[in-house]
Amino acid sequence: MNIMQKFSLEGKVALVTGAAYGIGFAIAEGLAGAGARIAFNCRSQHHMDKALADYAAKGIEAKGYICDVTKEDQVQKMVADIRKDLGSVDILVNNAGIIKRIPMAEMSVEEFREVVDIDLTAAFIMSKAVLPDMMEKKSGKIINICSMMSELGRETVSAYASAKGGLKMLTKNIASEYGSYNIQCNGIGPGYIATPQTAPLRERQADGSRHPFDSFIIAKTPAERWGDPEDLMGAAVFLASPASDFVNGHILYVDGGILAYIGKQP
Ligand code: NAP
Ligand code: GCO
Repeated sequence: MNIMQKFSLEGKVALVTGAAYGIGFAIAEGLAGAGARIAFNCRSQHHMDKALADYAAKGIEAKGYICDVTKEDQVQKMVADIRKDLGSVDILVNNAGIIKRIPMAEMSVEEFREVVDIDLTAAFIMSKAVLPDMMEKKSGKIINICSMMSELGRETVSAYASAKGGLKMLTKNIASEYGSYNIQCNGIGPGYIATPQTAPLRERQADGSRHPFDSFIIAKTPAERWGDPEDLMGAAVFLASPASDFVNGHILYVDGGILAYIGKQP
């Protein structure tokens, strides 16, 4: 196999969760560019209609499913529908996620549970749904979208950091438990990426100056910029392709250098 073929996803079916927009959309676009047929889900018809138009505008024939990733019955039905529509899932990207920025002492247990349910438990539900087909085929790729918060803490994100830290360990456990079936499970740990999720952290101040958190991230990132969703495409194609067949249980941080950096010297 030549080196370009090692990165090819020709003939593969990829399911990217929460890929109507943001990081999921860019990852789906990257996987499609490498040859994969794309399935994605989101929760509302409104987002679905816009997403289908956005995929079509990029020349991508994506198949969309309305599905809440925290509901096991909906997930099982979506995976069965994809099997009928496109073939069984070869590549799963667990991307759907939310964040709640609330000081821990003020956070309700319901709010904490909702974040853990979507950001961690759903990756278990989704992976469980695709594993039987992957085990039968003796081939599969699962990519979990982790975070800086898989490694670091910060004020107001106790639930998110707990979930993303747990997702890192679920990644290592799937790799350990199913590696003998030629299934690779790896994570991508994005740094701070400009998407709707982080829009509140980048809002301009009334006087036109940068949001203090925006300035903090620029100072904390050796690349001195926020990432774009497109910055994640290459890592996703690598971890979805035969080029990574001996990479398992790894978290690939795509963070402009944040985790390598102690911070700007005074
Ligand atoms: P985003 O713009 O808010 O998009 C999140 C997506 O997840 C939306 O499409 C949303 O779909 C979907 N989603 C949420 N809950 C869902 C559920 N229960 N069932 C199905 N879909 C659901 O977020 P993003 O910034 O692109 O982030 C994508 C992933 O990367 C998340 O896991 C996030 O934690 C992670 N991440 C983001 C950053 C960053 O800086 N942006 C950094 C590190 C990691 P609906 O519209 O239908 O709700
Ligand atoms: C936050 C952000 C997170 C980060 C990301 C870092 O409030 O800390 O919104 O979502 O962007 O997860 O990797």
